[in-house]
Amino acid sequence: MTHQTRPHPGSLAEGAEYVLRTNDRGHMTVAAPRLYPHLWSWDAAFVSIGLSRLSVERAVTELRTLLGAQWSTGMIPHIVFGDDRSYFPGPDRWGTDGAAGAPAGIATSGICQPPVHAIALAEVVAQGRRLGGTDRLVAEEFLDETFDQWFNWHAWLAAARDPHGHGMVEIHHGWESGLDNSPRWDHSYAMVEPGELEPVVRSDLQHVADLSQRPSDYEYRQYAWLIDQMRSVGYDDVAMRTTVDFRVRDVLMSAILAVASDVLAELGEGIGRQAQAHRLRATADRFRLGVTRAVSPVTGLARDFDVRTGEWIHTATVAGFAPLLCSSDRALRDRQLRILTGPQWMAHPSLKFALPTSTSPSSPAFRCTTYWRGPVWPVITWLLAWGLRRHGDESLAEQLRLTSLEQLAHEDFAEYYDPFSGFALGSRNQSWTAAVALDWLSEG
Ligand code: 2M8
Repeated sequence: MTHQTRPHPGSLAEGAEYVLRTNDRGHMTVAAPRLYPHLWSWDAAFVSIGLSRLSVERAVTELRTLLGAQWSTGMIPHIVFGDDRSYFPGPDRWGTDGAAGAPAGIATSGICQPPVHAIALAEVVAQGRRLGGTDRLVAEEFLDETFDQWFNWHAWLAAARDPHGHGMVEIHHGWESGLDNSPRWDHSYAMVEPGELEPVVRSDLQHVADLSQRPSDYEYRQYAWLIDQMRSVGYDDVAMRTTVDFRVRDVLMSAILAVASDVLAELGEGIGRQAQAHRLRATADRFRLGVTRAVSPVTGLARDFDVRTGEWIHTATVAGFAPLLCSSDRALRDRQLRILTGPQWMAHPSLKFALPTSTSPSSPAFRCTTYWRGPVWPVITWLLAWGLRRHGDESLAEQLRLTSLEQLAHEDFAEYYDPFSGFALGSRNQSWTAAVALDWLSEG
């Protein structure tokens, strides 16, 4: 694969800005130039944080494009398709056209991704307020104008994905977690046996030369099978629960919903939306409790829950640190921080950089170069560091920022990194990697 490189290499900030500008298609920033030529939901949130460092107005446009594709149910879809036709699965395979709730005239997928958007919204608004003048105006108008849409997104997640009040978000596809083929899903995927399928024509392998860095063909058949199952019931929220072969309560997504609901409540309180803020606080408390209950007393890590088998999932992945995003319980945080900075994780002797890996290097499920099965993802490091800072664990947050900037020094802005060699993996010039780099640099 050939990579677009800057004509005149300069500082890391210039490199990050170059990536965001070249991935800009006017009203959307593609997640990566070739591998992901569309707008992804949680990528767009992180990207808007980076963009706000360049232009608050452009950051707002990114979030506006995403919201323009919101379903009438409140769901924000995981992909908003642009013009490119090379990505699989594209709009035809998703077949959301005409599904109840899907937006008219905008091609989207039929599933969602982690609700990090309120975190991004707060960052964009804060940047607007810092800069003042037109930036402040643009950000505040956007907040006021779109608050109800963000609120509806959270309300949909809480109702449609946790109808019985467990305080955990149920997902129906590994892609909804964002950590697509994490080994935390292996057991649940073992029960997904694809039947007869329309052809699965992978386009991702044209863009990543080393196949071991991507999910396997069998995994892709499972991904397509789940889409076909959801499409067969028109993406109906209730019918999906009895149709899909993959039903898991995702602890990381639940922690994100909890803390993002707090953040959205704070924003709402600032603009006189007290009643909605009150409901968001209740959502935050419910999901925080769900996350806390999911912590294993034995390992200290938070667990996902497989709905079909009724079993907790114990694989040691970065999702286990979900409480660090949403909980202020000091004893719980201290225990998790000890684990995170200990020899099974950041102090593992083989690590090139002391950063959280997507799976513990001590776990038998760990794979050094395979996608979400082991590599370090800078965007996840940013999210954890954000959670640490929010809850007063400033020194570790700062350590993650500085170490990540070292990791990114080669300016390839890779999608993920080999934890042992430090080599870049997956796509290069990945938008969210550039975005978090830009944000980290602006903090220095
Ligand atoms: C990856 O997921 C997409 C499917 O949604 C893919 O593999 O084609 C994941 O890393 C996901 O978290 C991310 O949002 C997306 C775009 O960067 O790529």
